[in-house]
Amino acid sequence: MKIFHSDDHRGHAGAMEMRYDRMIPMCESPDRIDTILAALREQGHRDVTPASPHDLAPVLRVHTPGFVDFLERCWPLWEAEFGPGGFATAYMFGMRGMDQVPNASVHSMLSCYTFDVCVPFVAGTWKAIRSAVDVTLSAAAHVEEGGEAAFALCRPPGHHASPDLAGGYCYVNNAAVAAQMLLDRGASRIAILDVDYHHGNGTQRIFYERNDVLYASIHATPESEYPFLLGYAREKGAGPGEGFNLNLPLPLGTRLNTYRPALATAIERVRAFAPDVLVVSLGVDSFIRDPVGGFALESPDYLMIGADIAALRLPTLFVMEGGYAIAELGLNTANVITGFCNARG
Ligand code: SP5
Ligand code: ZN
Repeated sequence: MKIFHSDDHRGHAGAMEMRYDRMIPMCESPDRIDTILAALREQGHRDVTPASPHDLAPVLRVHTPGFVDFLERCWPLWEAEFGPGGFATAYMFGMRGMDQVPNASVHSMLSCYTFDVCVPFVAGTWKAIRSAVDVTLSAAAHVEEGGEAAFALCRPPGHHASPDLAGGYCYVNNAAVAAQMLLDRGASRIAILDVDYHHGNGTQRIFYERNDVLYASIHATPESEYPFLLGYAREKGAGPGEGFNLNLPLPLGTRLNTYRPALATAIERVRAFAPDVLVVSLGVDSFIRDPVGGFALESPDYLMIGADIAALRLPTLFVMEGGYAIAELGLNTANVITGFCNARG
């Protein structure tokens, strides 16, 4: 399988994140990409292509201009106030009874355009966001041109980002931007299968009222896991999109024997939808020793997940989302790709 990649993610690094009542080094770090690339190579996936540059037009099909402008200007505005070093983050949020429209202050922008304390901005953040879009759109173009499958090995991830909100390590929703670009280039239907441990609240929101994009997600139940306020089974889509959103929440501690039937349900829904392209939001934070997740999948299980997805026989675009157990992240991610390739033959 062709792997698409860029080194421009590297400057998005060095910030801390709040884990309930503690500050810890950010789990979503540049070495994630290094370890995945090394494991892919080890398993024989050596066809790595540098991403080609894209302009922002496809991003603006999914996100609002004010939000995209904020993503670009946030760090320079913060640096003008506090100097170099450190990182920009929200101090409060524009909640009920408050303005939802920012003024000229970077703090008001952070309050209106981010929804949690897990989306820090440093000097290299905007370049990294752009690189993730370039990687994803380059891989999408390969699939569109008949390439059967491609892996967009990008960071930062995207599935928590909605049209005008960043959160959960996500700034631009890479998978959604790719899905929309494929539609704009002539596809009729795109399915997004989200196997990240967390619910992709951003992707769900972007396509919730549409029937040209099916969103199917297997994730930890929001009753006990982030993002807490979205991802229930009762959320089925609205208006023309009713029936085109499938949430399959699972309890903490889930192992493959529970995970696989849910995956089969999602896969059956994708098959019935008959999309032109399948986009997989690929997170492996469902791993038993993931520091962010709370499922109990084991490394060989990811071979099975890849094989199950391959059985759909659809043109497939894998887009990297979460996965933070740095010691096994490469192995687990590469196992999905190997499982897929072996099943496709
Ligand atoms: C893309 C992605 O995977 N984003 C995840 C963002 C999660 N941030 C909130 C983490 C909540 C802490 N859960 C700790 C569970 C410890 N087992
Ligand atoms: Zn996740």
